[in-house]
Amino acid sequence: MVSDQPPTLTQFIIEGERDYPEATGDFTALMTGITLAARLISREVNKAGLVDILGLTGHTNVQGEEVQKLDHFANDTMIRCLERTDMVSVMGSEEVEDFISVREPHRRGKYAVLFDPLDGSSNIDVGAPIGTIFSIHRRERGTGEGGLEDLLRYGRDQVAAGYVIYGSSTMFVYSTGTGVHGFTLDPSLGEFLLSHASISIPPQSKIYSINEANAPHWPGAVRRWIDDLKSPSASGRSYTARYIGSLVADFHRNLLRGGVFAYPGDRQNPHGKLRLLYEAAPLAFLAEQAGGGASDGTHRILDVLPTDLHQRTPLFIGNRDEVERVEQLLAEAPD
Ligand code: P6P
Repeated sequence: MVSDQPPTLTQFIIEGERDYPEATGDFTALMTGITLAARLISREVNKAGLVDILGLTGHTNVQGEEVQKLDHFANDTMIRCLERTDMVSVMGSEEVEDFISVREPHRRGKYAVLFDPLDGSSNIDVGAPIGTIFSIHRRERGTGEGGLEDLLRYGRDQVAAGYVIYGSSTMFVYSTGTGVHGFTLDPSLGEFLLSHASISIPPQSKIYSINEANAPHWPGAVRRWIDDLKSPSASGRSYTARYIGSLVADFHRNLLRGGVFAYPGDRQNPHGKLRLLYEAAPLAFLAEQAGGGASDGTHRILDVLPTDLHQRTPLFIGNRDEVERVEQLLAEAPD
């Protein structure tokens, strides 16, 4: 008797491809590479208490941040697992200044993949959840050597996006444009099993996530928006504040519970802190697929055309009503 075990991630993808007669299995092969990387990173993150992993490498990444060994491991693992699928021509990583072109003996496939291999890594040694974020584009020029033009694409053109959250459990959450689906790693099987089918952001947002230490530098409109969320009489809503300081963890909680996350631009950093291509755009794709929204305060994130691999963007993401409300406040009177 076949067990009523929920489908594995691979089975779910294969079942999803039944609706596309032209499907070649290439996407399945690509996702197999990403899920393998996720399992390898998860195994190391869960051992992160060992001194030999937590030590600093003494190097810094393109962001000028100290790179922890786990950052290096996650980055190398993503690159190695992706190139071995023979489905990728070019990659962009938060940890690498230039684009990464796949070379011999690996074949160059039709996908271009961007990723933040270990976001929130400053939380590694305090046991807070961290994550991997990925964004997948299909190259418009087929195969052959890829380049920056394959990565500097509109977020709305992503063929898939997702994240892995390494927390109390390891979850893999992704979308190909037909809803958002979550899978939980069963370490005894080494498989991701469907645990959250068709995730949608609860309509009534109850949580706001923002680093209030930056409040003195926010635009006035953002201060008014947050003050409004704090005073139920004015907004008719009762909110609670939750801020982990790990984007994937804050986003994941809001996705499941309902909420809005914001990292605004301010006078000190007009473009904010977060990166468009491998943080804001993939999460914006998921947010919209789950019925939410994502904006830089003026534009829909998915409609922003990148000009630089590591460009930053202000980000307001989550419950659509709240994203639209802060956009309206910024449009009426930004300061
Ligand atoms: P702050 C982690 O370093 C990160 O890049 C995101 O994961 C997180 O949302 C943000 O920075 C937190 O930044 O300035 O509030 O510590």
